[in-house]
This record gives sequence, structure tokens and C-alpha cells, in this order.
Amino acid sequence: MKRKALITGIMGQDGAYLAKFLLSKKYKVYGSYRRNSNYENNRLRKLGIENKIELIDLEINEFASVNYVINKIKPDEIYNLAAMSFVASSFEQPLYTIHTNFFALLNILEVMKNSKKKISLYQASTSEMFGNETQKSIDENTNFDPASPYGVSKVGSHYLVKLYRKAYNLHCCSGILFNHESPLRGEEFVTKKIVKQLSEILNNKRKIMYLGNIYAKRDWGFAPDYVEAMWKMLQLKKKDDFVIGTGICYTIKDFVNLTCKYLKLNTKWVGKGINEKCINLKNNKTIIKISKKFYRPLDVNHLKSNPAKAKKQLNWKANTNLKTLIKKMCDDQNLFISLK
Ligand code: G4F
Repeated sequence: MKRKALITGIMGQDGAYLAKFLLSKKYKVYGSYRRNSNYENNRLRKLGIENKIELIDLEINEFASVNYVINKIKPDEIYNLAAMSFVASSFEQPLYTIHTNFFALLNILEVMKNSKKKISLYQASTSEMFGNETQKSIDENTNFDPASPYGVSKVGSHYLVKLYRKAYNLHCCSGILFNHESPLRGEEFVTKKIVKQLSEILNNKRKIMYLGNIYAKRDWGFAPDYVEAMWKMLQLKKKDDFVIGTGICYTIKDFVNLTCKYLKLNTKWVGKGINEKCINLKNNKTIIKISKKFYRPLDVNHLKSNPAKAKKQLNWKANTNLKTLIKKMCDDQNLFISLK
């Protein structure tokens, strides 16, 4: 009998890579998407797996819908990746963020609690839960101090998982994933925005890019490495929570500079604060400016993981460094531009 996995949020970056990974492990994969959302399976198509997955229409905020789908499929494993995951938007849509990220998980946990079948659940926790708590490496014992409605919603969910594990002995765990990117990353996130817009500038399809806080530091890994960690967590007999990251962090400005280097754009930064800008030395034109529009009411300035527990207990480590990640993203972007 094939093992059955249900992935909520299958249309996102992680959902698509995880589906591909689970298919390679011979799972029967079910993927849920929102009834009212624009049905976009371009990521699944790009990975060549759109016909290998059973897509399920699920309204994750409705208990009846969650109850019906889980009892119909009877999955062995559930990966709850459905979320309002863009931190900046969570300031504009706090209620929607908390509903989608907190109450949806509660629906799943309640169904699991009442189910006779042993179901394992992976919950997508995040480094955004730590906020500006620390400048040091973050591990599973670091205090939470969320700096956005998104971070708050994820802290709540994180504690729900712990509570249901302890109180009802449910097989559930949370992966505290630091930023993870890929060619499938959405354009609203800063890495994809930088790669896409600099590639457009290089190809004379755009003149200028605007960024916000370029001094924030992030610990960026490669999404396909991270979905393997999700699966490994669910294979543990005794479920536990893990920090997943590379252990190295860079500023947004570093990411820009490494991308320019890979694209062979010879650039120089001048000015300070809101007036800082980046100049293309080939023609002396400004290609990057800072805009207040992309600043958040509160930002997380420093995120760096300590993934030692995952290395020891899951035998997992990030295999892709930032330079390789940028190369993968740029090569994909430029192939896309050249095919247009
Ligand atoms: O790419 P970002 O939007 O990702 P952020 O906020 O770190 O969140 C991502 O990673 C989290 C894991 O830590 C996930 F939980 C979350 O769902 C998401 O996947 O922004 C990164 C940094 C921020 O400090 C932001 O202020 O880049 C800064 N930034 C500067 N200019 C910008 C921009 N971010 C965006 N999106 N767009 C800009 O123009």
C-alpha cells in the first residue's frame, strides 16, 4: 500500500517541491488549494508533476471542509503549508493572516484528535517567530519575540502543535524554517524580486529597481533542501521541533552585490539612508534606489540559525550555499527572459 500524504498549500514554492520529493519516495500525493483562489498550478507544471497529484478543493478555515477532506483521504501524513506567508502584507491584513495561519491549523488538529487513524502532522513554523530577540544564532530554545502579525500567528500555531502533542499525544511537529528560496519563489519576496528585476535591467527591459531595508540580514537556503527536512521530521518516532537553516546570514545588500557579480553587472553604491543608490558603472546610470514604500512598520533585522539539532538528530544539513542559490535563480530567470 502506498503511503498517502496531504499537502495544504500545494501551489506554493514549498508545496510544489515537497510534492515532487514525496512522489520520488513513492507516496500518493494529495494537494489542497483554496476554492476561491486563482487556480495556478504553474509551479507544479514547471516541475512536471501536475498530472501526478490529486488536487483537492479545501477551505482550510472551515472546520466542515477540513473534516470532510481528511476523513475522505485518510492520509498518513499531513504537511500544513497553507498560509498567508508574506510578512509585509500581514500588517495590512492581520485578521486574515491570523485566521489562515492559526485557526486553519486548529481545524486540522481537532480532526486529528477525533480520528481513529494515526496521522502525522508537519506544521510550517518560521524564523519570523523570533523577531528581534537576539543577534546571536537562533536555536530551538531561543525566546520568541514576533515583530509582525504574521510572526504572532505563527507563534500561536507553534504553541498549538506543542499543546496537542503533549495533551493528546498527537504525532505532530513544527519545522522552524529560516528563509528558503528557489526559482519557484514568489516575486513579492526580496530574493526573487532582486534576481528578476536585475535580470530585466541587464536585458534593457527595466531601468530601475526600488528596495526597502537593505541592511536586514537573512539566513537564506535552497527550498528543495528544506522540504527534505520536513519529511525527515515526520519520520521520527518521537515527534519534536527543529530549526532548519544554513547557519550563515547576509544582508539584502550582500544578496544584491552577489547577484550583480553573477550577472556581470559592474556596480557601485553611493549615498546614505534613504538616498543610498546603486550605479551601473558601464553607463553611470542609477539602477537601484531606496523607497520608503518597501519599509515595514517593524522589521526583523537579524536572523541566523543554529541548525545543530537537525544535523545531529535528522542527519540533515543545507547543501546549497548562497552563491549557488543565486546562480540557480539567475539562470532560471534569464532562460525565462530569453524565451519570451
Ligand atoms: O523576502 P522577504 O519578504 O522575506 P521575510 O520577510 O524574511 O519572510 C520570508 O521568510 C520567513 C522566514 O524567516 C517566512 F516565514 C516568510 O513566510 C517569508 O517566506 O524580506 C526579507 C527582508 C526583510 O527584512 C525586508 O524588509 O528583505 C527586506 N526588504 C528590503 N527591500 C524587502 C524589500 N522585502 C521585500 N519583500 N521587498 C523589498 O523591496
